This record gives sequence, structure tokens and C-alpha cells, in this order.
Amino acid sequence: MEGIDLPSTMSRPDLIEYKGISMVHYFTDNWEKIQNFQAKPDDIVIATYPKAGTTWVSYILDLLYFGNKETERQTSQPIYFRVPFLEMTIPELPSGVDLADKLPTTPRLIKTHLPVQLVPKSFWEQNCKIIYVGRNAKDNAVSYFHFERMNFIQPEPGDWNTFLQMFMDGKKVFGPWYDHVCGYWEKKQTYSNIHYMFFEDMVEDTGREVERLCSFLGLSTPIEEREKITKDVHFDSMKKNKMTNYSTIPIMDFKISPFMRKGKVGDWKNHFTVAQNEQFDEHYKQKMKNTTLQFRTEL
Ligand code: PPS
Repeated sequence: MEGIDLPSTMSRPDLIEYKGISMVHYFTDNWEKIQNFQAKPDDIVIATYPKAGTTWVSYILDLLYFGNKETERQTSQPIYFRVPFLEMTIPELPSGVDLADKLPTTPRLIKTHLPVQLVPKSFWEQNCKIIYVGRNAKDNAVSYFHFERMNFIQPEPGDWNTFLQMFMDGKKVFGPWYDHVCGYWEKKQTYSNIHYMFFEDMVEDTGREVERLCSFLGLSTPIEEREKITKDVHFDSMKKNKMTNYSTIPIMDFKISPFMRKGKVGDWKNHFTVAQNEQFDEHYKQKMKNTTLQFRTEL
């Protein structure tokens, strides 16, 4: 399956309130089918707030399970077909649910940005493994801002200051970052099949994080293979790779900003003013005062 063509008439959606969070209709149109999705016990879910490292971890998992076996998959199937985005429904494309239903692989790798309370119940009933990736709020916000600028199925972000205010208010697609990262963190206390990862740890030592993933997944991938995967998922390689860099999807305008943008920890320092940073820190303290969850904003 090569890239896709979408109608040029597609316009930016409005932000709506849905089930208590901000959304756009592209992620709610198929709601009944999403909520009734039938999971299999060996399905693996990659759950994240948007822009926290979904594609990076998706590709690592794809290589761990299928890297050696199916060359065609690696050369001609973009990552968004290999790891379907469960709640996405855009015109003239199979929905995420349909793609996931038809995945021929075992395990099936499935991506979602849904907050923990909206994850289809079948995944919990089947005790599926869930890999959550969190990224510090400041870099996550910056990455999301540039993504909204270039992705036409997101609402207009406005300028950076407007965006940041809305991010702090939780008025971004998939709701408040704060609730999202804390929701899965709390769930982990009672549901042991969640592996909670951090974008910053991946940047610091990708090989170590691949090893931890293998241990969570019960994989005994040989060290040489793990080292090769670590190299293949480096930012520069993924940016060059048409199957992982999203260049085949026409809802994004790379002239505005590329999908594989910088891949750094601390880029927020190039965006936040001193005043914005102070205000953000104060607000953050309040929002995160009841959790043990901690993020690093620099390495
Ligand atoms: S999405 O649209 O929610 O699925 O986006 P997501 O994949 O979660 O996040 C995109 C950001 O992750 C960065 N990225 C990487 N960084 C370092 N190394 C690798 N291999 C890598 N792959 C993706 C990507 O560049 C986006 O972050 P920013 O800060 O915008 O560069």
C-alpha cells in the first residue's frame, strides 16, 4: 500500500467538546465502532498524548516484531498503515478501526491518542499490553503547535501565545495534557500491563529503552538486532525514510513544518518567553500537585 490522496476540499475542523474533552470530528465520527472495537489478548496498544513520540515507539515495535520477516512491509507500507490510528476517520480512507480489524499480523500494533477513560473497554478486558509514551509538557506543546500549523485535520493554532494559552486550558484535541499523562500514570497502579516510557529517556539512551521494551514484551531479541534497530530508528534515519516520515500523507504541508521536525529535548527554550515560562511553571505546579509523575525538561 503506497501513500494516499485526500479530497482537496477537506477543510480545517472546529474544536468540539466530546465526552468531556476537546476533539475534532475526525476522531469521533466513528465513535460507536471505536468503543466497540474487539481487542485480541496479544494486541499491543501504543498510547500517547499527540506529539509525545508515538511514531518513534511504533517503529521500534514494528521492527522488533516484523523487521526481519517482511521486507515488503518495510519498503512499501507507511507506518500509519502498519500501526493504525484507531480513532481516525477521514474521508476516502479506511478508518482506523477497519485497518486495525484487518491487520493480518500477530501481534497487532495499534495507536491511540485517547485519554485513558476513553480507551475501548475490550483492551482492558483482554488484558492487552499498553505502551504509554509521555513527553514533558513544554516540548510537547511546542511540537503540537508546529504540528497544528502544518496538519489540516487540526484546528488553526493561532500564534504561539494563543496556542500556549489553549494548551494550558486543556483546549487542544485529545484534551488536557495534564489529565492525559496523569490518567495513564494512575491506571498503571492497578493495571500492571502498562509500560510507561518517557520521550526524554529515549533521547538520552534509545538502546536502553529498546532493551526495557523487550523486557516488558517478553522478547529475547539478540543484542546485535537491538543495536541495528536502535540505529534504524535514529531521528536522521526516520526523517529520511519515506515510510516513517509521513511525507506520503497529503493532509500535512511540510513546507510549513516537517513531521520529523527536530526530535530534541529542550526546544521549548527557543519558543517560551521568560514571562510565558514563569506563568506556565506556576500553572503546572497547580495542575500536577497531586501526582508523583515527574518529567525532565532538559537533559
Ligand atoms: S503524532 O502525530 O502524535 O503521532 O506525533 P508523534 O510521533 O507522537 O511525535 C512527533 C514528535 O516526535 C519526534 N520524533 C523523534 N524524535 C527523536 N528521534 C526520533 N527517531 C523521532 N521520531 C519522531 C518528532 O520529530 C516530533 O517532535 P518535534 O519536537 O516536533 O521534532
